[in-house]
Parts: sequence; C-alpha cells; structure tokens
Amino acid sequence: MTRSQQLFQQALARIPGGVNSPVRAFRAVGGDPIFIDHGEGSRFVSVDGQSYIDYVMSWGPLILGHAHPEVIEEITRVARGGTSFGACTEAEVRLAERIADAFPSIDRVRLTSSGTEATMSALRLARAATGRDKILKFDGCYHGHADSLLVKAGSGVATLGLPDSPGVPRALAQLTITVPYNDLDALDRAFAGHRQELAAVIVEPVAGNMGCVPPRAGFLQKLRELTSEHGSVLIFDEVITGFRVARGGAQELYGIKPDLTTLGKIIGGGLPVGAYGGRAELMNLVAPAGPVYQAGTLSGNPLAMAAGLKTLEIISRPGFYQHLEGLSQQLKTGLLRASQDAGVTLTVNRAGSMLTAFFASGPVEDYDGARRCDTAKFARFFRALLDQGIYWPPSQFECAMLSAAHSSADIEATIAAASEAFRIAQEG
Ligand code: KE4
Repeated sequence: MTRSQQLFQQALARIPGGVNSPVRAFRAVGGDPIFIDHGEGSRFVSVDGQSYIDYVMSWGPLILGHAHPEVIEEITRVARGGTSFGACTEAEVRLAERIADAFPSIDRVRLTSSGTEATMSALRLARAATGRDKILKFDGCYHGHADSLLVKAGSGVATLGLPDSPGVPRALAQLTITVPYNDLDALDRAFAGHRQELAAVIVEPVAGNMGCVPPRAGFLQKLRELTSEHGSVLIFDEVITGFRVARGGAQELYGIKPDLTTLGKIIGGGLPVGAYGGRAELMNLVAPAGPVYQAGTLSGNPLAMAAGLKTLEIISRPGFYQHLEGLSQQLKTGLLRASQDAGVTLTVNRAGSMLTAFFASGPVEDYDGARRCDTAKFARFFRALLDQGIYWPPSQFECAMLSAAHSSADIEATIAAASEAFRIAQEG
C-alpha cells in the first residue's frame, strides 16, 4: 500500500468520503485520490514522491502555478506581522481597488472567504433590491453550494451524478427556475412565464462547471436585454473566469456589463477569498451601509490579501495573457491532433487558459451535450494520463486550467502522453 493509499484510508475514518470537497475524490475516474506533498511551478509531487504536471491548479486559483516565489515571499512577510485581526487593514482596501480597476461594472465590492459566500450574498442582495424571491440559473452551471443554487448544478454535483441535493427545502428549490445554457428560446419562455417575478439571473458567462462551454453569439447580450427589460439583477458569476479569460473577465471579453459580479479563486492567489461587487446603488444596500446582512470572520484576511494582491500585480505585467494564450492554443491543437491519430472523436472547448476535452461526437454547447460524453472513455484517458505523470481534472465536467508556469515543453510532454492515453482509452 502506498503512503497515499494509507492516508486515504485514515481520511475515510474521519472525513466524509475521505475528502474535504467531493470533486477531489476520484469517484468519476476510479481509484483512490492522490495525496500531494508539495508543488512548484507547473508541477506538484505526491506523498510517494511522484511528480505530475498539474492541470487542476487548485481548480483555478493558481494562474501563476504552484508556490510562485514572489507570492510565497509576500505571504511570509505579512504572516510575520500576524495572521488575522478582525479589524480593518490597508491590504483589503487595495485589493478592492485592484478589482474595481479591472472591472468597470464594479463600483463597490465586498470580500468574502469563498465563492459560495459571494454568490449566496449576491443573490440575497438581488432579492432585497427587487423585493422578489425567484431566481433563474442555467442547467449545469455551478455557483457554489448555497441552497438556492444547488438545483441542476454542475461541477461536483454533475460529476457524482447527484440529484438536486437532499436537504434543500422544496419550497426554496421551487424558487429557482432553470433553463438550458445557450438556449435563447427557453430563456424567452422563462421570462414570459415569470415576467416581473425574477429577482436575478445568475450565469457563468463562460460555463466551466459542465466542462468549458462558451456562450453562443448573442446569448449574453440577450440576457442583458431581458434582465434590464424585466427589472431583474444580472449576476455574472466570474469566480472561474475573473482574471482568467481576461484581466477584466468574461465581461471584458464579451463587452457585457452585469449588475453584480462574483469573483474568487485567482483573487486569492491560492488562499481563501471570494468577492461580490457591482453598482454602488446596489452594493450600498449591504450592511453596515444598508440593511442586507452579510459578514465573515476572516473576510479580507491579511494573508489572503497578500497572496491576492501579489498575484494580481504579476498578472498585470505586459505579455502575461498573450503567453498563456499561446500555451493554451498549443495544448488544444495538440490534443485534437493526437485524438484524431488515435481515432478518438473529441471536442475541445476553450476560453483563454481554461479548456475541456469532451469525449463527444459533436459540439458541446450545453449541459445535455456535456452529459452525452463517453465518461467511461474519459475515465480511461484520465488514468492513462495519470500513469504517465499528467494530472488532468478528475471529471469530464471540469476544466483543465493552465498557468504561466506551464512551459511549451510541458505542453509537448502532455500531448505525447495524451497520444498514448487516447490509444489506451480507445481500446477500452
Ligand atoms: P467556492 O465556494 O468553491 O470557493 O466557489 C464556488 C464556485 C462558485 N462559482 C463558480 C463558477 C465556481 O466554479 C465555484 C467553484 N468551482 C469548483 C470547481 N469547478 C470548486 C472545486 C470544488 O468544489 O472543490
């Protein structure tokens, strides 16, 4: 038994499923999860000394790669002065300013400790601002695990094939309307059926939790028009896409201005941070400026601020996104060529440095398309990659995330391993 297997058995004795987040459990790909000892750059190393090129990157935060020296140095420097005060610090003001600089739609922003807190709070704010209870989300989009949002969710809910989660009161779930992503007709029908009843529409402007599914032309524009027409708050959940697909997120890429934006992952540089922000007249309803209550012991935590600020400083340097774009396109092109050589039908969706290789026979533009994938073949592909030292996301319904630490040589090594992995996957 490897050290990793021993640790997993010990974990199972004390932690549900042996993990602190379901998607880490390898349930969709088989085998035991690997325990990681440390990371550096594009790689991390297991407790058994096995090195992997990592394409999970902590599910998105590590756009600089593991243990970036400037980030580690900054966290260490700040930590020497204490870890948390429960009082105001300059760093949280500076991070709020950096976020507002990058997102013109954000006048005011509140920092939290997770993306779930951010989306949960944004919904509460939208319901307070409109006096309405119903919300609309899209099948396969995942916005964290707040009750109202665990309805036809993606990510771990999709990975584990979970029903709408038990424990969510039916009365609450019934307030969440869902329609297929990218389906303009279904959207029209939903608004026609719920006209002035919708407090908010929350959307991943590039879906990442059914795998990577970019918006069809006109989809986001239509969302903006319908929400404006019906007085609903448009919430862009940019927890993944914020600072990933562009410095100003998907709203910069597609030129659509939401009313509220949620962020997370990259803004914490690998430490716990979430955020929600938007127009001043909305955000000024949030306590203590206004009556909408939301709070957090570690919100704006000094170490998390240090990691986030340094990360945003580094990604703002000239050429950062161009470098990532080149690596990401190299990976997509190589995967398509390797799959064709192996006779595997593959669809690769990409938005910037987030991408998904779907084992699908046609385009994947919504959750149904993603669920038609051959997940058994994906699992064989995943395991064959893992055996060759490539750590791909352990779910067909997640995105591979590149970092600035990935090199062209890493990509070539990945494509070589993928060539073998496609052959093994195809053999069945
Ligand atoms: P957290 O509460 O996990 O920080 O953020 C929730 C969240 C909100 N919105 C979007 C678009 C998200 O993708 C997420 C979380 N993403 C998943 C992976 N796709 C986190 C990984 C996990 O659950 O372990």
